[in-house]
Amino acid sequence: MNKQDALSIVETHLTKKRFEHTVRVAETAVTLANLYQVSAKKAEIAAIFHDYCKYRSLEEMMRIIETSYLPKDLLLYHHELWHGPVASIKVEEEYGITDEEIKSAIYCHTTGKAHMGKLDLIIFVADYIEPGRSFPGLEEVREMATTDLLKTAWMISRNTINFLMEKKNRIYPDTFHAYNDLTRLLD
Ligand code: DGI
Ligand code: FE
Ligand code: FE
Ligand code: FE
Repeated sequence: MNKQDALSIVETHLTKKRFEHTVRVAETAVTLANLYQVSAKKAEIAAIFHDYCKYRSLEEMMRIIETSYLPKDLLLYHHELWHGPVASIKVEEEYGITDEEIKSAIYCHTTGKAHMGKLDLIIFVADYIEPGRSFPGLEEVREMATTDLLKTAWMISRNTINFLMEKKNRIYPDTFHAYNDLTRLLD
C-alpha cells in the first residue's frame, strides 16, 4: 500500500486533530527509521495505521478481542489499551497487511512489550515525541532519540509508569514487561 492510499483510509476514521497527529507520527517514524536503519516504508505504514482504531466503539473493540487471538486480559484493563491490538487485527482483515513487524508495531504502540524489535521501538518512540506533543520532560526524550533508540524507549517506559502510578491508574503487564526488558538491555 502506498502512503497516499493509507492516509486516505485512516483520515475517514479519525478526527482532524488525530489525523494531524498521525501525519506527524509518520514523519517522525520515517526520520527515526533512516537514522536507525529500518525500512522507512514499513515505518511509514505502521505509523499511519497506529491509531486507526482509536475511535471504534467499545462494543466493536470488545467483540474483536473476544473473538480473535488477542489476549482476553486486555478486557480487564482500560479501553485506551485496546485500539492498538484491535488495529493490528483490522489492518490485516481489511487491507491485507500481513507483515508481522508492522502488525507488531501497531499492536504494542501504547504499552510497549518485552523483546521489542526496531520497528516496534520506532513507532513507540515516534508516537511519544512527535512535534505536536509538549509536556515536562519531553525535550530530554527527544534529544535522546537522536542518539540511542533503546535508552529513549526506556525513558518513555519509565515516564509512562511514573505517570500512571501518580494518577493511581492500573498498569497493564506489557507496560511493565517493556520497562523490565529495556532496563535489562541497558544494564
Ligand atoms: O493513542 P495516542 O493518544 O496517540 O497514544 P497511546 O496509544 O500511546 O496512548 C497513550 C495513553 O495510554 C497514555 O495516556 C498512557 C496510557 N497508557 C499506557 N500504558 C498504560 C496506559 N494506561 C493504562 N491505564 N495502563 C497502561 O498500562
Ligand atoms: Fe494510540
Ligand atoms: Fe504511545
Ligand atoms: Fe498515537
